[in-house]
Amino acid sequence: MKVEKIVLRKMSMQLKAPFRTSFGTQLQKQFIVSEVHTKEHIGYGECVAMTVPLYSEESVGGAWHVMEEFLIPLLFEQSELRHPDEVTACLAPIRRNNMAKAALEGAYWDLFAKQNDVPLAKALGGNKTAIEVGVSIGIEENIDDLYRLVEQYLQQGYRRMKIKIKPGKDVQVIAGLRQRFGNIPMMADANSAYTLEDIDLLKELDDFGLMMIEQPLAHDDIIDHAQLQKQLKTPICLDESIHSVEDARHAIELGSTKVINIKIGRVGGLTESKKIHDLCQKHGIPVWCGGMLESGIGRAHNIAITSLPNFTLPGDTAGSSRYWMEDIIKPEVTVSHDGLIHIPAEAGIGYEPVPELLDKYTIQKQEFIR
Ligand code: OSB
Ligand code: MG
Repeated sequence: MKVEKIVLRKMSMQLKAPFRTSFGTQLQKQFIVSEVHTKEHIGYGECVAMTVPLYSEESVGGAWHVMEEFLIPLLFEQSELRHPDEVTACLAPIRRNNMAKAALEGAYWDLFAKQNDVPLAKALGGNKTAIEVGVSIGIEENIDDLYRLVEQYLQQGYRRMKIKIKPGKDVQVIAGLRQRFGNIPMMADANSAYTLEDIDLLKELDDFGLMMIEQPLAHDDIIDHAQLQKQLKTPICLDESIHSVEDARHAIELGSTKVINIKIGRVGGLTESKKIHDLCQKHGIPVWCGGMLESGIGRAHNIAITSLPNFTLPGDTAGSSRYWMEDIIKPEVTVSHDGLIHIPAEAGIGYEPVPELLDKYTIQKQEFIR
């Protein structure tokens, strides 16, 4: 891949509605778009680090700095990178900074697929033509607003509801939803809002037949989660705690998790995501693709990785209209009435970023010429 230029754009887009988790509320979304240019093609990536490092230690400003000062110079030092796996290897000396790495690695994957004239899903080894989609619903102040949202998403066809919980907004909320909507496919995501001291409360959640409970304990823990899993029937799904295939192996060996939420950014790219997918498949651990409120560019990568066979549970890859008044890609991501997204047949990510819309939401742009 003869890359002549890399472009970084800092983007700012407003979500349709505030999204509240146990760690904070988001309305104005900032993120970085990365472009890798050859003479013929542009590969696109998205950095999912948030403005403020509340989900992980990475942030928009920090990721930009790491890409500019360290990652892009490392890539430009190589004479030629022939496969995206070589991008991963080239960036490996830099510790962590996974979201910054994934933004560049994802752009190289898109470029690689475009050069080979195949869909990204196929380049990754995916074999599905469509994927099942769920939706992640933030914490609502008012229970009736939550009921309205669940009803609306069920009507739109989403195949599972993920409900954000935190202390004071947990057992009663889930009980209310069960009473109102019956046995719908439902799970809860705590974003690390509890400790082992809350074991009795977490056991109460066991009565509601949830598909899983996501990251109930500390963001960097795999020890206490193993303790907790021994005392819960409900499968635990780790999100924040898994940054690599090694983390996944440790968590599986300890019995800390029965499901893994794979986020491409959190684990440092598509190559590492594939490794985690393969390891989990070997151990009978189902995976699904998490989301970070991405624009269409990041969403397209999420859709492509979900085409791999062990992504057997609906992911958080909802349609563009769940987040945005207008997305920056054409066509926008749409979900069918039976909760499926069809994998695009076009080369690369399969959705075309619209130049005018990219420019419209860009608040900072920098070009790095090789
Ligand atoms: O914990 O999965 C999470 C959004 C931002 C940060 C963390 C999380 C989330 C979501 C939303 O749950 C998933 C999405 O719809 O993109
Ligand atoms: Mg989560």
